Amino acid sequence: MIQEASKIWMDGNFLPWSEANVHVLTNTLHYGMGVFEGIRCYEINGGSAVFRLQEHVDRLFASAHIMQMEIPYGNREIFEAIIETVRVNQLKECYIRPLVFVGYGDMGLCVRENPVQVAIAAWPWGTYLGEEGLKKGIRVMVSSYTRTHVNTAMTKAKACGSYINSQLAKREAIQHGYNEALLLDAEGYVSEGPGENIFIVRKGRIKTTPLTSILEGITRESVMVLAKEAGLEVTEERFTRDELYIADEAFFVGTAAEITPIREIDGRRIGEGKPGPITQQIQKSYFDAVHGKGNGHPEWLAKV
Ligand code: PPE
Repeated sequence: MIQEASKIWMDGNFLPWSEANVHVLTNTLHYGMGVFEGIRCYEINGGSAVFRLQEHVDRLFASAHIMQMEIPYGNREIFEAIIETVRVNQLKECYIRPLVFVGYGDMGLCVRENPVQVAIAAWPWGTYLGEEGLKKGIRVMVSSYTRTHVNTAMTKAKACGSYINSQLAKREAIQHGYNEALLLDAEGYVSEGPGENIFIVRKGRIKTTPLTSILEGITRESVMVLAKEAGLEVTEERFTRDELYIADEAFFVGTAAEITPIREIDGRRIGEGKPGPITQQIQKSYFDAVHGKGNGHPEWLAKV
């Protein structure tokens, strides 16, 4: 069960957690036309900070723009409402979920008058793929489902409906005894996980998939910056599942998943079957950055 906090910001006001409800005929509930964000707030020395909040708010607005949904608040208002949500719930570390959805009104696929509503919830959410997964690496299955084609559901939008594809893949992987799925794109190249971007390391070179068929992950971008600062070269290029099988290292990245090493794919051990040195180095620099340790990136931290 979700670990409930005390209040949820809904359409401009804070409501008690149990009262942040909608009608069963809420349009998005039926057709999936909604957009959302997943953000983490971490404890930093002497307080808390939301990691890369501005980038997440900007992506929320970009997702809404792609979906032609008019958010009835300004970028700054949403930014501040998110900070306020963490503050009123007195959470030191939490996951934050802003959701923009089409409310109750008319039914059908092209409603024009229904209100666009916004909710922001925050709650404590531990590791996404388990504490052990973070330390020892996870087992991944290439999905039998294809990642949504670039002209199907708009991969640059973090849209509710797109997660049907993610859920099918994840459920299949779990049912087959794996920890997580990996989806290939419509042309058969590696795309991303149900809720993560992917990196591989081969012969000292780090690769990640180009933006074409994936969500433009904020963790992915952070990792590219951190790797570059450590003198590691990262290229964005297509690669195939067999290149993944012979990679020295592989890891998933995402707000929820953080930096999760991959130790096995489709029954094939990756590298030595444990987190490799570059994965560990990047994981450490990422956790340092989110906690504001070391030289870090203070510009990535929005203090609560
Ligand atoms: N791809 C997908 C499909 C995706 O959902 C996410 C985030 C990413 C890549 C990584 O993006 P970013 O968080 O900006 O680095 N997935 C969110 C939702 C996970 C969930 O299960 O819910 C997240 O990590 O918050």
